[in-house]
Amino acid sequence: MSLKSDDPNHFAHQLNEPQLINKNIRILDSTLREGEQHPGVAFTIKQRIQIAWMLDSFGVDQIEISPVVSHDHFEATKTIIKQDLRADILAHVRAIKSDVDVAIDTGATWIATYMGISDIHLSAKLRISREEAKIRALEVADYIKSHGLKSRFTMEDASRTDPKFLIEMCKEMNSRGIERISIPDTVGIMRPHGMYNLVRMVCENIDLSRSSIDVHCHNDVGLALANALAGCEAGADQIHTTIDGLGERTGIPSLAETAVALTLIYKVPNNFRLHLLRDLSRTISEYTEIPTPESKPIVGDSAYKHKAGTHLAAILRNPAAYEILEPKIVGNRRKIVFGELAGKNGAAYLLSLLGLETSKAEAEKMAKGLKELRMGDILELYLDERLESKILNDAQLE
Ligand code: HCA
Ligand code: CU
Repeated sequence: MSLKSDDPNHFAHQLNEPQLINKNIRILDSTLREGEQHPGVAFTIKQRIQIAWMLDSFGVDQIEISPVVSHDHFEATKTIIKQDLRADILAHVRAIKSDVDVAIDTGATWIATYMGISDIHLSAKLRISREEAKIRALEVADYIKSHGLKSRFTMEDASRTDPKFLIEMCKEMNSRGIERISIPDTVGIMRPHGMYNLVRMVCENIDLSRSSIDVHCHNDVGLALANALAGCEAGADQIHTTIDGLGERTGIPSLAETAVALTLIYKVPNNFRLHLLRDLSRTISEYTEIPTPESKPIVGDSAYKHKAGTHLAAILRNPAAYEILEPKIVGNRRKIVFGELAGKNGAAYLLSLLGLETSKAEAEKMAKGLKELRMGDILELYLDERLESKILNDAQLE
């Protein structure tokens, strides 16, 4: 990921400037909490511990889990906390004293509480007034602080909350020294610019040396990551993710896309071990029995597949023609697809791999044959380093 002018991505990076995010952006991974809210997902205790270890070695800053869901969740939370991982472990519970007590019993040093504070959440879910919500939230915040614990408060449904009430609540939490305030777009209704405005408004009204801002954006229309990044441009410094983006409904930003966007596109300094991304995705897909869509960015099977003849011709000379980063950087692999679109360049390459003559006439014959098969992709090959050197040596490409 060099910045040299011979970097094929150079002009795109230039257009992406000025760099709006110039500080470290952290990742909180919520696979063990939000991820388990995805239909059909329930991990075993062992799996939760394994996932926490993997996330920690990947380099996320915080890991969130809810200890109140079941006895198993409580045990998993306790055990994960005992592992003494580098990442903070947050026990995520409702802003209710009895939930906080369960969180405290796990040995957690970080407690995250949430409360829906939009009028629709207050009336349809909590059935309390704004005033009652505020009293309850502040009591819980004081209760956590009286135990000397670190804390995050989530203004659930922040994007649909009356800004006046949102600011009032944020100011209260801020003055109590609540370390982090989460500003979620719980229903995925924001535009990136709207998320920017929302976070900017919060940042302008609190003392950021006392509380930092998390963004938690839902993906109902596919804007989750764009919205989260816009929130960071406005002053948030932590994005919530899950592996493969699992979560309630259509989930939240995926860890892989977020980490790569931050590293490659936003050029935010970090120590993420990106090469673990594909394995993280595979592990989750094995545990959930939900196959990772092959078109999933970064970790999907097709993320580095090349098919059209014009693409193949370029890729075989220099993969940067159609790739913004080497697949091995994220633990994925490049594949070339030979099918009806392979063209004579693809055909010549296939012939050379088979040790056959690669003259123009033979390549054209083979390309014609492939086209006539009309059965879609007939062969996929990993284009690994050994094959790449073969390209340079013997592919007879024009
Ligand atoms: C939920 C709420 C939440 C909380 C986010 C957060 C949301 O699913 O129950 O704690 O930052 O989307 O608002 O996930
Ligand atoms: Cu959520």
